[in-house]
Amino acid sequence: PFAPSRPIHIVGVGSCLGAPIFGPASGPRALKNLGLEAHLRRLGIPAHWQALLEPSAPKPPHSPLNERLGTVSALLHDLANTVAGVCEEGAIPLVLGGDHAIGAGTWRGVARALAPRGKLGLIWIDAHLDAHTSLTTHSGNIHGMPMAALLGVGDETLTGLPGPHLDPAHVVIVGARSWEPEELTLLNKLGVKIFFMPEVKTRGLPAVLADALRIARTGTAGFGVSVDLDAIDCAKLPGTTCLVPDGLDPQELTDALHSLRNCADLAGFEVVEYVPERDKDGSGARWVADFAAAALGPTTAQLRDREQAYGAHNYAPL
Ligand code: Z70
Ligand code: MN
Ligand code: MN
Ligand code: MN
Repeated sequence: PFAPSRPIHIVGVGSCLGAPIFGPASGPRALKNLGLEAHLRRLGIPAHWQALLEPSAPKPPHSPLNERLGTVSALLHDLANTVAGVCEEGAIPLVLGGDHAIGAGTWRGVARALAPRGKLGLIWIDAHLDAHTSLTTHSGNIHGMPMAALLGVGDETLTGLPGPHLDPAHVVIVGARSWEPEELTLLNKLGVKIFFMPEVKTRGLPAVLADALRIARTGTAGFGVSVDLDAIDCAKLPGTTCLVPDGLDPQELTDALHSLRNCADLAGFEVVEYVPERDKDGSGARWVADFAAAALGPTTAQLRDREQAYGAHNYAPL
């Protein structure tokens, strides 16, 4: 049912409810104002802004975890419904955070839309494992919990959304280099495959992502990719919530996921934790635009033809 020309519907989620800082709340609006949609359309990608979702109440500086869970839960229901609708229209959702807590809603929505045809596989590209629950968390930050919630483990406010939980056999984490023991214990128990950063460095990102794609795509009806910007080396992309050294090279990640939209089973794409005020020179926003265009854009061959006809792409307007 899916063709490579499926349109991209962008869903921004301006939430910092899961993060220790306010910064990610303004991420999607900044990307919108910088012209992300126009940038994609200039490259021949049929993209349009579908929605910019926001929490019903802004986060007070020191609100208790239970309050934040309640507000996040309502937002996740809204997000999951919006994303399921995009999938049911035959489009690919491009979800822009916001902190990574929103992942607990995005992928339940995609999984729900896909359910009549089969399971959803998921590649989670992140410095962290995001596999805490409200009982194991050290920091109290909900963006450390969405992976556990997607697997059906944790507080009912996060796990109780409509739609299937993910099958750990088809979930894979890439780029991990910062976690607490409870998270690793849970993921090992469930059998989630984790590619830690040292293995990525040794084998190279393309080889590891090829393995990750096999895990997410074999025996599933579709797969998604969720990219936490802190997966990238913080020296090369400081415009994010958590600055973690020794991460992925941004250009290598862009190259490795080029032409992902050619996969007829690509079901969704998510980029989270963009913090505009830390992106002093705008290179983070340019990377997000370039990355989304590469992954969701025309094929390499089409790009080459375009470049021959019109010259190299100029990313300056963004
Ligand atoms: C830590 C915690 C985290 C994202 C940081 C970090 C979690 N394990 N998640 N950035 N997206 O606070 O639980
Ligand atoms: Mn739409
Ligand atoms: Mn994350
Ligand atoms: Mn992270």
